[in-house]
Amino acid sequence: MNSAGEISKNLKSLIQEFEKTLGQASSLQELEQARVDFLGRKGRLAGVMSQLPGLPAQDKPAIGRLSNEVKESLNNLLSNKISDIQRKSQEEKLSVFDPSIPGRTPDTGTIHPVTRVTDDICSIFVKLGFDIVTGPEVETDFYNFEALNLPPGHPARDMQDTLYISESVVLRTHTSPLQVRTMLKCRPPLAAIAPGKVYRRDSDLTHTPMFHQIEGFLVDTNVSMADLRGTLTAFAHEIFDPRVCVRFRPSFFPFTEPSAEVDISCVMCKGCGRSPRGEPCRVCKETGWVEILGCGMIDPAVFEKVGYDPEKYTGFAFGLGVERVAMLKYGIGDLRMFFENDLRFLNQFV
Ligand code: 2U9
Repeated sequence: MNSAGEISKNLKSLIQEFEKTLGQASSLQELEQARVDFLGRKGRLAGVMSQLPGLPAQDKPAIGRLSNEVKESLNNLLSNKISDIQRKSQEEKLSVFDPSIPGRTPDTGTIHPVTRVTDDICSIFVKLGFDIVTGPEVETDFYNFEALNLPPGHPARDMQDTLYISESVVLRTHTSPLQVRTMLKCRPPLAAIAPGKVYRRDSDLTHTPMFHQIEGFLVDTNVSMADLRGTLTAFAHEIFDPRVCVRFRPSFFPFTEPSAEVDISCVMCKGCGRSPRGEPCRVCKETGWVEILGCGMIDPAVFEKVGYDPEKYTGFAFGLGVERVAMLKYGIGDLRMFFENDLRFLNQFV
């Protein structure tokens, strides 16, 4: 029969022996064997513990405590060694280069529909001989209103819900100031288009405080309404479809006289006002027509403001909302889609 002293010595030496065994193990199977040998039901620790009942009663508590501590140490040593082996095998796997693994495909961007339609419209007019002009989004009252035949207090100023920076400085409500700047800088003959962001104090389902416009103008001697009609009809056929019908409806703008709004036959129902199933067309509200832009012959009062002789020169101008054209061209029903940056929407425009 072993004494308490001997049992305690045997228990402690189990730790060193276990460390030695683990030091020689290099696989998880070997570790499992070591666990069974030392910590198993018939293992070395259980063997030493089986001598506990034969000890004098006063020695039992201390040896019991010691054996628990030894058990805990063995378990700690074992789990540290398991982690070591797992980490090493992971590192080995990672260090092997496998050229057959498919590469990660980076996300690629797409052109925003507003940018795409802007580019398409600009390239149509560039082919017709127009230049592209750009300029500031913060404008003075003169360029945004006064030079466009909209003096202070003019009732037509109410047509624009303006965002003011100060009494005489505004966020441009249209890109017309660019035409004014171009006319002041250059002499006719002139033909240019002005794309860009514009701002209005307006926000609901069909209006956003910022949207994109393209305006254009042409000034020369003998420019007529026929030139305006020919240019804009060619544009409508190019941007939508050569088969669309185009009509000019009389309208009013302070900077053009006469003025007109241009409609095309509805892109959805092809002008018949009803869907193929006979339901009322939601895009044209059964009229068969959709408005795409406004236009007119530049008012002589505007020529006076920029120092052109209205007796010598005539010209036409037009303006359109890019989001509106994009909605019609791509069948987009909700204006908010352009501003939400939802990739499910944007990725459809490759
Ligand atoms: C100068 C002279 C004339 C620009 C024009 C329109 C008609 C027009 C609207 C279309 C939809 C604005 O985006 S929208 O709300 N624009 O209908 N714009 S004529 O006429 C000019 C511009 C500059 C010096």
